[in-house]
Amino acid sequence: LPVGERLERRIIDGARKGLEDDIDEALADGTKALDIVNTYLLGGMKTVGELFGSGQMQLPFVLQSAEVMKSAVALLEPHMEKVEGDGDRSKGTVVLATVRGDVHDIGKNLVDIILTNNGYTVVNIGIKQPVSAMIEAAEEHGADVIGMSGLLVKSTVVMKENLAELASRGLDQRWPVLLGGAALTRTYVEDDLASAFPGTVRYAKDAFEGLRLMEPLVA
Ligand code: B1M
Repeated sequence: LPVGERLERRIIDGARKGLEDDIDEALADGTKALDIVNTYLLGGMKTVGELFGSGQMQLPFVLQSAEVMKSAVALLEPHMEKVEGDGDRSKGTVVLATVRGDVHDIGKNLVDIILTNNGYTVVNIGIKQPVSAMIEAAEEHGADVIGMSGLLVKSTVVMKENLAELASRGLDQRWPVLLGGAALTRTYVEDDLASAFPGTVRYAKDAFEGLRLMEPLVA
């Protein structure tokens, strides 16, 4: 198999052994680190999601795939392009969290990498975070934006509750909120959530849209 397809297969099979060699080979072929992530690794994860969703793959194997995905991203991270910063000055600070009740963090951590590599300061507070923890971190670090990730359908409801809590605490104008994760849709965020939230809330389909949205949000 060509190396890209082998990498995709590794994610699906949860096969960690020899991962370094395949990554080195793909990079030596001239494939950019981010293209490896977006094409092969995410392609593999998509298949894992489909197999799991249709009952053809059991949870422990999904976990193994996720571990290989994380290792692959960690190996690729040093090879990703970084935008030269304006001296030491950060373009802005974002608090990033996976919402309460949700453990999925691969997407959130990719967003962290992409934003960090592009000059933003990311305060990544982890998974299963209540909105109170996001608020605390945002206050402590003088954040410009709060970013929430969630992959479960349940998490879309939690996000709605989080926005309601920000509003009820009078904090809706303090931080614009960026939302992402596979269970969300643009319509849900831009119509349902935005209409009920007095502040600014934006939807990012992927990490790059998240990056593009940051500039107007920190302005
Ligand atoms: Co779970 N899981 N999982 N899972 N898992 C999904 C989400 C699911 C769709 C699979 C399926 O059924 N087909 C399904 C949810 C169904 C639903 O809610 N209706 C599901 C389920 C059911 C579960 C459990 C409940 C299973 C169980 O226990 N019975 C359980 C949940 C536990 C919990 O959270 N309380 C569970 C557990 C797990 C593992 C631990 C095994 C593992 C996660 C490991 C980890 O993250 N550390 C796992 C995995 C790997 C998946 C799938 C297969 C892959 C997710 C992933 O990493 N994708 C997933 C299937 C799917 O998503 N279709 C699935 C790659 C990642 C890069 O994509 O996170 O979407 P994503 O991020 C994207 C964009 O969404 C965006 O940028 C990224 C790309 O650039 N983005 C943002 C994300 N966050 C953003 C934030 C932003 C901006 C953009 O700004 C703030």
